[in-house]
Amino acid sequence: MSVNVNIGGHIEKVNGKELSYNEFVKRYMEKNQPVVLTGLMDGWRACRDWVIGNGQPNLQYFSSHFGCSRVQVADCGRREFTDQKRVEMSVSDFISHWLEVSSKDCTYASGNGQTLLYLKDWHFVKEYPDYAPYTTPLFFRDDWLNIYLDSHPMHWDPDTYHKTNDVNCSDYRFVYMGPKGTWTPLHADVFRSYSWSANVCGKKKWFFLSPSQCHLVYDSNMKSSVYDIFGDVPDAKFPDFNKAIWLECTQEQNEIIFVPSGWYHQVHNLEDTISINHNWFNAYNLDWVWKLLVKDYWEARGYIEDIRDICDDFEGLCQRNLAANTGMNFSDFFIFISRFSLANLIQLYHLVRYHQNGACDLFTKIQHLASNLMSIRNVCVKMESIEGFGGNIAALLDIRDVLEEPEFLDLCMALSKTYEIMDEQRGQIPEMEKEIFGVDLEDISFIEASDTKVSTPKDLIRGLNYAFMKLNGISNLGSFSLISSDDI
Ligand SMILES: O=C(O)CCC(=O)C(=O)O
Repeated sequence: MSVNVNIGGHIEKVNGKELSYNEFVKRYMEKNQPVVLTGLMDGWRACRDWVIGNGQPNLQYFSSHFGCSRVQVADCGRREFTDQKRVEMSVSDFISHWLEVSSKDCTYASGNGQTLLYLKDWHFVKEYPDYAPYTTPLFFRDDWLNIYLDSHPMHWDPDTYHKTNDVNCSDYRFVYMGPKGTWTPLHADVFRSYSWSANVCGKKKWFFLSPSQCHLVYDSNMKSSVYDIFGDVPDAKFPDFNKAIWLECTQEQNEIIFVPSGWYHQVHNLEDTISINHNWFNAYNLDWVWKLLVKDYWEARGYIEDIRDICDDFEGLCQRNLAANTGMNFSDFFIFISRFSLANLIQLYHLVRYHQNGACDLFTKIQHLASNLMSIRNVCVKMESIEGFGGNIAALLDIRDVLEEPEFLDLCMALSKTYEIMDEQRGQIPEMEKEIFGVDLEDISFIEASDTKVSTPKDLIRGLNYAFMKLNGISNLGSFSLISSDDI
């Protein structure tokens, strides 16, 4: 291990069965702190089918049940730009290679000529929707990214869009599997999302760097970051690397690690390991996604600044490059938050109405939805000040059209179902309340009364203000406020 990696502490381990959702939010999600959670994988089919008695992966099972699947496999010994070189192969070929490597006990460090292959980013749930290998723990359910992608493509390009475009409309629910010695280079997660990673079998060593220290792993131009913290990290290129203080963690079988937004991490499989891994974002880290888009936008723009004068649609090109590099551009993100605003508003309005009529206490749920909307509004306020958002984005959404889209109804149903399941798991939903969930599009007549075209963050803010004013008019819950400390 490199002497330059200063370990300053370990990641806390907590029994997930003794942690309430609110505690998880307060201690980890809101504070953006990592944690390892135990006790949350009881009864998972993956833990039965994918593991044999001695804790080793059941490789034969994968070959015989999923052998024909085509998967992305990283060659852990070959760098390609900021990642490892990837190749596509069948699961059965991957497993054959694994068995061959295991018989020779290769490791990343030993470099004995064997190629170490690591199966990554396998969209297993998408490919086998009826297999149900696990249930997402309560703490990670409020997942806007995957809920959205189940019904909508993230990147909308009218020139290239096809309804069946798998890449666009995929998900961020993955299976990873690889022999001892496989590893993942230093990185922060896609969209600066949260992630969770559950060890079905095996053991992983994680090295974490807090966002406040991330500049230390960059070169002096803040252009490229260290690839392997245990590899060759030249002082001349990364002068501050030695100042970084890392947190370390050994994640055992049946433990789940929560990776907060913007934390750089490097991961090593200490044993033959299978893990399940989701990326996600919600009201608590939406701001991180926007900050990354702004940073990547300026970078994309910087690369083509010299052709600005000869470019017919410079801003359009910046946005296309941003989408290609980051996975979404400004308008994709804006459409995403606009749809989520509407879906949250529909639910909120429904609950407020129900609350008026019934005696049951829906205050916690109402608060959750209201704070979702407040967080969206806060991000919108930040978006307003961005130059690239100026007049170049034409009317993007007409609420009346959105309400007619079957995909939007699917989104509303999925969000409603998610909050229903979360409340059931939290034990906060008495039998009599269950009927209130669901989606009633009649409820949004108040939104339709306002201007239905949403093309800029200002429009969305105005729409949200209007909706909250209406809600205040019908609610006896005290006044809904959309003003947060960020605005003051
Ligand atoms: O398990 C791995 O190898 C990498 C996982 C990871 O980086 C993540 O969950 O963000």
